[in-house]
Amino acid sequence: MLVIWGRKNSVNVQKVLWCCEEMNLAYRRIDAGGAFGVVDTAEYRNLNPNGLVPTIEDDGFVLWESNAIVRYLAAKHSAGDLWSDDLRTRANGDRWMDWSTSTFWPAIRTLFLGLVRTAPENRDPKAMEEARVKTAGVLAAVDGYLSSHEFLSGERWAAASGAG
Ligand SMILES: N[C@@H](CCC(=O)N[C@@H](CS)C(=O)NCC(=O)O)C(=O)O
Repeated sequence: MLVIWGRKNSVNVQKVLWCCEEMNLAYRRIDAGGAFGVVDTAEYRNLNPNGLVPTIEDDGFVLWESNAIVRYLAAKHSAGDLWSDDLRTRANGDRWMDWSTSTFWPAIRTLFLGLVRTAPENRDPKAMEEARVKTAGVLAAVDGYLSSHEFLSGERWAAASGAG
């Protein structure tokens, strides 16, 4: 059975869990990262030298990087559906998944960590406001795309439709 290493409250683990749920794919999840630790053990570093979650093991095949995992699982279990047969639908999705990692996350990171992971008394309001403004700016690209497309993957629901 597919094994997913990673705590449920990680946004990157959630991408993988969401993908599995969409496909009704059975899996076993092992808590790792954050308060659970594990990611600094030699056993885990052997699977993922970055010491981050998620990581999957699929019949001896090990993979990390959440977007790569989503693409792998969708291609393996949902060809023609979540893993579209249409090259351009897949490319649209790939584009937004890459954008999410390269543009959206760097913009929203300070805001997310401040609001979700930091006690109110320890927050840095100035840095969070700067992040809010930056995030609103980069999200304009999403608004623009979705003004003429149903999903981030184009006109149909596909693997990257939930990117970001
Ligand atoms: N680009 C990586 C980022 C992975 C990442 O940063 N994961 C965070 C959780 S969202 C992590 O492992 N943080 C350390 C920890 O949880 O101990 C991916 O998409 O998988």
